Amino acid sequence: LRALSPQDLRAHAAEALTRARERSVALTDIDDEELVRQHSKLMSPLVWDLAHIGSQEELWLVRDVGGREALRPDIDDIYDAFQHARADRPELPLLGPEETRRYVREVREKSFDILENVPLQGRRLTEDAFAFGMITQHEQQHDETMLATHQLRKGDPVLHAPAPPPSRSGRLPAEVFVPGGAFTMGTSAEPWALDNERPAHEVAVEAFFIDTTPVTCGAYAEFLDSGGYQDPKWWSESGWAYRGEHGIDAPRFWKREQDGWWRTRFGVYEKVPAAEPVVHVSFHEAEAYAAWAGRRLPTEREWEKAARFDPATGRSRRFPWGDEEPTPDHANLGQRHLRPAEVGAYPAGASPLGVHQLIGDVWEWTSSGFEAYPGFTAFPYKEYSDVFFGGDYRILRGGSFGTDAAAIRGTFRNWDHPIRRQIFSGFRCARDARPGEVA
Ligand code: AVJ
Ligand code: FE
Repeated sequence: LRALSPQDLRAHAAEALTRARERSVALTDIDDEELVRQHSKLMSPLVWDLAHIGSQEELWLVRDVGGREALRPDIDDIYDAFQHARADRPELPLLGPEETRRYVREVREKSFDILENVPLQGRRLTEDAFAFGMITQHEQQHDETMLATHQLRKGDPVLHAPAPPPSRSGRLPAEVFVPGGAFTMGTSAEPWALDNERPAHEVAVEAFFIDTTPVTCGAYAEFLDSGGYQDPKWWSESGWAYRGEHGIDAPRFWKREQDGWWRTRFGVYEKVPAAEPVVHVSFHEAEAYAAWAGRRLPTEREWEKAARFDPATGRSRRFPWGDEEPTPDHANLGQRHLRPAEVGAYPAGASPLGVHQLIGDVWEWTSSGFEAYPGFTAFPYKEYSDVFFGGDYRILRGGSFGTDAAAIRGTFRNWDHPIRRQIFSGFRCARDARPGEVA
């Protein structure tokens, strides 16, 4: 992006903003009653997400980059995520569905006018180009959140998409060896990287093994069927307490029937597909499975080394497959499909070490908390990352089938509470390499 001319930067930003908006419109193309309803206490009404998308765009593109007058200063507070918890948002004097749609359209017209007129060169190039990227990613992040709300809604399916490609990698080894040594983590070069991904820095990693693919539903069902949810020995103390308090006895949306495990997926009741990565598990469940399997979750560093390290050059790549932007051959992204793909479905997306499906399909829990990299500076606002450092959050990596390509890369860091599982969360396991052990 740095090398792009102002005209090409404009075209790139316009295309990404338009794709995000088409998705937001599709996710909110439902009855008014469904738009204003709270489908789960964990989520906002969809109409809040949509107006919040517009409100953030007004703040950062219209007012900040454009220096234009505020359209709706009166609603800043209602759509400030830090002022109101999700559970309380239905009680706010929210804009109605029609008013919300009109508001986001008006903001977008102004943003496009600003995009046409900012110089996108010289002193403010980095900041202004970043602002358009940040707002695009923000909209896509809320689109993924709205997709999770759709998964929680009751009733007949309203979203439809073709099935993802089947497994096409042949027989894969269970695990891959990742050599020890330093590698470059994070980035100082990605123009759209958020503050918490910066700066690039060297970190040391001991040799380890990581699963070739995410843990499948079939493997996870073995843990369930062997009584894993009844035995505290696999669970951390807080995980076991959480399991008991919330009556957790299987991944979210799973149900046991006579003939095995079934699940509800965007309004469809279906047999759990054994070859797909398991999704809708909490960090606690992921950690318990790993203990039962005699393994552990990877640290965030290990995950990123497996995803980016190129042993031939010692360089860190942007993505496992190289530096090119994701295509539909590389990864299951962008809500093209309404489910994770079978393991082995993306051979072209594998890393040079042979690790598959690191990007797309399911977010992967790591054992690491959310902390600042050395040299971190909050940008452009503390509430994006800074206020979350040091909490009980766990890092998730790689994006899911519901993450757009604009909002994922090898350095992207997501985080959530260890009890959360309405998100599209799965995991893969790792283990220490024994001294002298090489694959
Ligand atoms: C980075 C996904 C944890 O959705 O809470 C959206 C992204 N920040 N609006 C979230 C975000 C502000 C954030 N996550
Ligand atoms: Fe937000």
